[in-house]
Amino acid sequence: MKKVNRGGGWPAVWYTWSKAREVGGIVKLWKAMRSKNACKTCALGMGGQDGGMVNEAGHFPEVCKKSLQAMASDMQGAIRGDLFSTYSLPQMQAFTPRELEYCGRLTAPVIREAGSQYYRPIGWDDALGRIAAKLKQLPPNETFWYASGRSSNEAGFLLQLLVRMYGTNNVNNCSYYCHQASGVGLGSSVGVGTATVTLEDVELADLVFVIGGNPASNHPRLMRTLMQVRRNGGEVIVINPVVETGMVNFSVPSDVRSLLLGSPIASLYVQPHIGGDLALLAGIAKRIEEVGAADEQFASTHCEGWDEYRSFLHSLDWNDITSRSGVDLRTIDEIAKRYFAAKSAVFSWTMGITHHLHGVQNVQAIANLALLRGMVGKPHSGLLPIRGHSNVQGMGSLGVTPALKDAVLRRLESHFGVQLPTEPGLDTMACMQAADEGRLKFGFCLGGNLYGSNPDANYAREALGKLDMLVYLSTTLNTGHAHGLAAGDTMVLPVLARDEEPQPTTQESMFSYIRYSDGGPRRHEGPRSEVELIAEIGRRVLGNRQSPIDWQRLANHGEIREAIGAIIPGWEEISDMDRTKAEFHIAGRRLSTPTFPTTTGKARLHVHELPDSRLADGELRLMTVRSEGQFNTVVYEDYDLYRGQDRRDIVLMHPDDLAERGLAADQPVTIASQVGAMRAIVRPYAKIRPGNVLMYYPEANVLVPRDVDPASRTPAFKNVAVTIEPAVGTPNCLQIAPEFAAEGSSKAQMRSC
Ligand SMILES: Nc1nc2c(c(=O)[nH]1)N[C@H]1C(S)=C(S)[C@@H](COP(=O)(O)OP(=O)(O)OC[C@H]3O[C@@H](n4cnc5c(=O)[nH]c(N)nc54)[C@H](O)[C@@H]3O)O[C@H]1N2
Ligand SMILES: Nc1nc2c(c(=O)[nH]1)N[C@H]1C(S)=C(S)[C@@H](COP(=O)(O)OP(=O)(O)OC[C@H]3O[C@@H](n4cnc5c(=O)[nH]c(N)nc54)[C@H](O)[C@@H]3O)O[C@H]1N2
Ligand SMILES: [Mo]
Repeated sequence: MKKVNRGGGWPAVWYTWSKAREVGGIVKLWKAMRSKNACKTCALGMGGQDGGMVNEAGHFPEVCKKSLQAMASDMQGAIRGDLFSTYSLPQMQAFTPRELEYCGRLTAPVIREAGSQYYRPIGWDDALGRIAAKLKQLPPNETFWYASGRSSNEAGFLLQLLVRMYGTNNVNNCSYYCHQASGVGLGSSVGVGTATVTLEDVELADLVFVIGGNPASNHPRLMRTLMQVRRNGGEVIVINPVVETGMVNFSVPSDVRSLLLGSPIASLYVQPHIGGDLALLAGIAKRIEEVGAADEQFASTHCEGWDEYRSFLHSLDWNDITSRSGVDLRTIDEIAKRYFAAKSAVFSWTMGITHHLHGVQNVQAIANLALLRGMVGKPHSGLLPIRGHSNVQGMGSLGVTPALKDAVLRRLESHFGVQLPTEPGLDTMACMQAADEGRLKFGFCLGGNLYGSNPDANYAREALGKLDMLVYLSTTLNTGHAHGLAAGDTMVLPVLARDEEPQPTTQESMFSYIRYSDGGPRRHEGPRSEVELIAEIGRRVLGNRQSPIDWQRLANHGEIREAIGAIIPGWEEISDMDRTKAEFHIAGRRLSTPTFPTTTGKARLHVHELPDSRLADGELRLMTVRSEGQFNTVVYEDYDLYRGQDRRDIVLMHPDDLAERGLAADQPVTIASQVGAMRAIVRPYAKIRPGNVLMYYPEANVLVPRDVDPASRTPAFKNVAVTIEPAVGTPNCLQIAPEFAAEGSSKAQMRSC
């Protein structure tokens, strides 16, 4: 297994060629990548009307492995018709996420009925008829609706409208397992739930903090921006228990100097313990205040809670801060010095911050630190949650959420002349609990992998298993289709990818920039447009009631955009987008003056109790993270280039922890938590902070407890107490036959054990 000593670079360029070979040539891949559609992977907002591979600041070419993988995945051949009759569900459950992905594109609806061990084909009309009949029979509050962040604004808006017209608010999106803590934390601190900066602000900042994230692997195109910050003489401070290769040095493939020589990214790399951020952030703030570097004028004029916050900082004990964070005083002082020296600063963060039982507090602590020096509400400074899915932010903006803002609810009602339910809906974990308790009977998943993204995988399987009907709208197979089976009908309905849509769609980036995607020719007969399917369900279920909504008309994306423009504040320009094609920033999100969109016009400083992070004797703290070769529950390659690992069933551990337990490299072990146990092999990994261990999501989800942060309802995917013991016995292994690899997929990747 080759290990690289910096991110990006030639391996990324080489990868482009190998992917091109798989999908039928560089010209074909180039055309697909350059089509006028927003990039399908992360929320950095590439593409759109600028053509693929152009970022929001107009820079070209911006390409990353992930976007190639996602594109190549959609360019795969169709799943073989006999796959579902060849393999029973227990067999499919043994397949790895990667094997399922490489079976190819879903092109025909399939159903698994009660008691059957197999999926079988079903006609569209039959499938939609069954869904409509079930929905008509059930009380609306016995249904739930989940969306991932891949679908368009148009599909998201229509879905929530359908759900509310039908009569429930049980609609939510993957953000409850992702950046919900950012939305809640930011809203409670500065009054907006999204980034307060644009991409250019980040590039021009004196200092950028990257906390709890690995953008070198997960948002590679942000690396050009970070490279630029360093070239401008600025600083990048990375806070992460793991030294991530690409965050130290990254070779931006589209920059010749960087490609050849690499670019330094972190100017300071700080390794706290998992969950130590709250103590660390408070410590930096305390130090800033101690040395008289706080902007008291700003804090007292533009913030509420300054006196309490200052007393809180005074009350903190340094020993407590250093022991809980795992960071020594000298390092904290060094961070404070660099922060103090910067005239502008952007604070960015990802899942290392939100995937905790105190995720919202983490985000508030970041906002506190920024406000303490007046670093929000001015150019080149502010707060940046680095979003995951390419349109997850749009899903939130357009109300694919269990609660709507009052103004949006009123405008929805008056625009359509309807009355919508006001009883609060259920968030994602609440839906799983309600399903487990038998209070929900029907589930609908617009993309994603609800089973695979859930903590406590065994519980998720059981909870979904109690539903009468579960419907998936998907592009490719994933573990959810094999494990997430209802007691009654489970249906998988194939949909078109964004760049195959017959009508244009839109997406919102993490900088609140609305991209306009042209769509394009379909690659397969069979899959249908998401909007068309949602509208069809609306027509079948509500059409014959006295519905003032013409569902057929709303299958027209232009009609949906008009409604969005009239209803969602800041989105007015979308109504006219078919004519103008002008992409735009949502009004009111960037904060360039210190007037905050809160009821008082001021920001709020929050005080927190530092969490008790003690472990029992012998326990270690586990984070479940992504490798370089995956996008969430979709695994493209088993190897993790940046961490130099050739397989996924591993637990990375500091050599000292290994030695202490008398474990040897590659020894099979059993990892156990409060909710589950699994087998893996242990690998020494000197770049992780001792006492902390790393495993890959989604395989390790059997270990993650279901407890959630009370404020954001997000599980602690990054903070699981585990024990690690030598394993006994031999593991089972079942493989899919290589001939089931789809045309245009990585056939060589099919065999896994
Ligand atoms: N290639 C690729 N790109 C992706 C995705 C993907 O799966 N693959 N997923 C997309 C999605 S939906 C999302 S949300 C983002 C996720 O992007 P990230 O948040 O970068 O992804 P994770 O792998 O979850 O890892 C988080 C990082 O947090 C660190 N960490 C863990 N615990 C802590 C902690 O307690 N404190 C601190 N400070 N750091 C900690 C880990 O060491 C790791 O480097 O990426 C998006 N982009
Ligand atoms: N242990 C652990 N668990 C986690 C995390 C973690 O770090 N650790 N991360 C969490 C995070 S941040 C997130 S966002 C969630 C991810 O949760 P989800 O968003 O639910 O899961 P994905 O794996 O992104 O979904 C992938 C599937 O989406 C479908 N798909 C792809 N493109 C399209 C499309 O255009 N339309 C439709 N309809 N379907 C499409 C494909 O069938 C593919 O298999 O997982 C969470 N779970
Ligand atoms: Mo995410």
